[in-house]
Amino acid sequence: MYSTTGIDASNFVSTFNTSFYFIAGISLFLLTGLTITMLYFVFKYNKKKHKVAIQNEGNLLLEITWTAIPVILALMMFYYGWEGWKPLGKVPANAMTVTTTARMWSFSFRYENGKESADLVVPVNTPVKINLVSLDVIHSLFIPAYRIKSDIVPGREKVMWFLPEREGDYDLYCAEYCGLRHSYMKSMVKVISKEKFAAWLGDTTTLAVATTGTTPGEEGLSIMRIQGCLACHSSDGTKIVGPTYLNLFGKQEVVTRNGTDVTITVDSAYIKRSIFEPNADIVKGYPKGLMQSYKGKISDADITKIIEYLKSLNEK
Ligand code: HEC
Ligand SMILES: [Cu+2]
Repeated sequence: MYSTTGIDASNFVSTFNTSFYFIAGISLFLLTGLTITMLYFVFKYNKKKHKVAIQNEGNLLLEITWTAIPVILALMMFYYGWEGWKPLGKVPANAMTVTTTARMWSFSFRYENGKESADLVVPVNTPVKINLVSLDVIHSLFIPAYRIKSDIVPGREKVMWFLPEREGDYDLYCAEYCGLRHSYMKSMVKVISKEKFAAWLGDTTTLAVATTGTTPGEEGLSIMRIQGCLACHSSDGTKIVGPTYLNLFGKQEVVTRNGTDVTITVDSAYIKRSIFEPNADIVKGYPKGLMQSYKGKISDADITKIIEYLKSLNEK
């Protein structure tokens, strides 16, 4: 099984910290030891005091010592690393399974009952097994506070697991450079009580979990992270594949409709049509046929949440 201290963020923290501090400690000791010895020799054996160099023809005891001590230290480093690494591959049988799908440039998490989330919401003190799936390139799931990281390789089945020991929010990043907006590939681990989790998992209408209070449009953003809209649309004014969401709502723009240019105002009806029939109105300057229809994948209620998010992006 797994060991738990009940005070760290996850079950892997203590073993990883031990090996980290052990190696860092040895490094620091060697650095200071060597530096002090070197300075001492520079001072003691300088040319003014020692005009003629002394030659030493070997010293068996010294040679054995400086071979044996580093070997022992290296083996100890190996031991602590090995002890920390071993449990990573031993997924507990009672672990709850979540499948993460990584794509350029968002993570989404799917639970056994079909619920999807843009953040990894988990109950405290329950082992969690994560199936790692990539839809495009190599990504890497990294949860620094938990001391775990794993590459997500397209076409390969991989898993990782952890035991969250403390409630709270923890960063979750992509740690493999995966293209232009790699640095935007960021989610949260949200650890909540078992009761709260059961309620959240059973409720298919709420996506985001308010551990620190929801902001307007947060659910809409979650939906878009799950659906992968952010591969083509930015929220900060950058043009990627499609137009940016920044200041989009209420904007006047020219679109091509049945071959003729018309000026429209971006309102709720237009946004809904853009998502369900992306090729009806093509924004001028953008190619046709890139965006697929999300009919059947996104509900009307979700569209309302997306619109709420888009409105929140308008600069005053
Ligand atoms: C493969 C890239 C791609 C993906 C994924 C994508 N879009 Fe688009 N989207 C585009 C392109 C290109 C345009 C501009 C051409 C057009 O109007 O169809 C566009 C246009 C839009 C527009 C109209 C923008 C404007 O300036 O009038 C909206 C709104 C929109 N998309 C929302 C979404 C949402 C919501 C999702 C996810 C559910 C999504 N898109 C996923 C490429 C994409
Ligand atoms: Cu990535």
